[in-house]
Amino acid sequence: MELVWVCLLIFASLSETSSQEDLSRKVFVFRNEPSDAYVILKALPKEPLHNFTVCLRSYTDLTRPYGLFSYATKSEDNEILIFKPKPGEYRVYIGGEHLSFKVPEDTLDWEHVCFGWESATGIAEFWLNGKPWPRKGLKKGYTVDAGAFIVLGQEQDHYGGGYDSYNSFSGEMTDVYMWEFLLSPHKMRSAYQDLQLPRCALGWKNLEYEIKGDVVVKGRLR
Ligand SMILES: *[C@@H]1O[C@H](CO)[C@@H](O)[C@H](O)[C@H]1NC(C)=O
Ligand SMILES: [Ca+2]
Repeated sequence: MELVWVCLLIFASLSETSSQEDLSRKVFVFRNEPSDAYVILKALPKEPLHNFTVCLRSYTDLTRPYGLFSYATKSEDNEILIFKPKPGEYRVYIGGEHLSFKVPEDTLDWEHVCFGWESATGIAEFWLNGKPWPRKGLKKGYTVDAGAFIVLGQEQDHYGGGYDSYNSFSGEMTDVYMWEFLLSPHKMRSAYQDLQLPRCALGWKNLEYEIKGDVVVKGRLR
């Protein structure tokens, strides 16, 4: 039997007033190219993280660099970052250091990524469309700071700002999740298939968010 993790205990809401929304079957459409828009996520870790997994799904025809998920702290803007510098490469950051993962170039289709890490070994897992890439390592023994500002669709160069519209995301994004542990391989595949996932405060089915600029919530096209 699988452990039922309740990260509601770990994640706290940024504001008492923001509401949670079930975004099942919906997407964020970042309409402009380039764009100054972004989405702030309001469920934040209350405690430093020794392990985590971030998953999301995106769809774009951009060939320039773009930021997907940016978790900045006061001392490190690239505390956790999922960035696509060009077709054929994903770059993931922890505590300012990064790893690159080579991926197929010519796939104009939805791409589902999961980025997981555990401090004890420094092992980083990168999953694309339900398939694990060869594991790499960075920042063994590091602790991810809790005081975060999390945005989708831009890359922060300082806490809560420093956006460059030429690193902005344009296109569609959905199924955004973050857990304070490394998902099992089984759950990594479940995330890709949009099946039952461990409950979490930062999740697509109970998302607390705030849209800044031109981002529209729409139904999925398929
Ligand atoms: C992080 O993961 C390691 C290895 O799986 C585990 O031993 C440890 O207890 C985890 N730490 C936390 C704070 O959950
Ligand atoms: Ca940055």
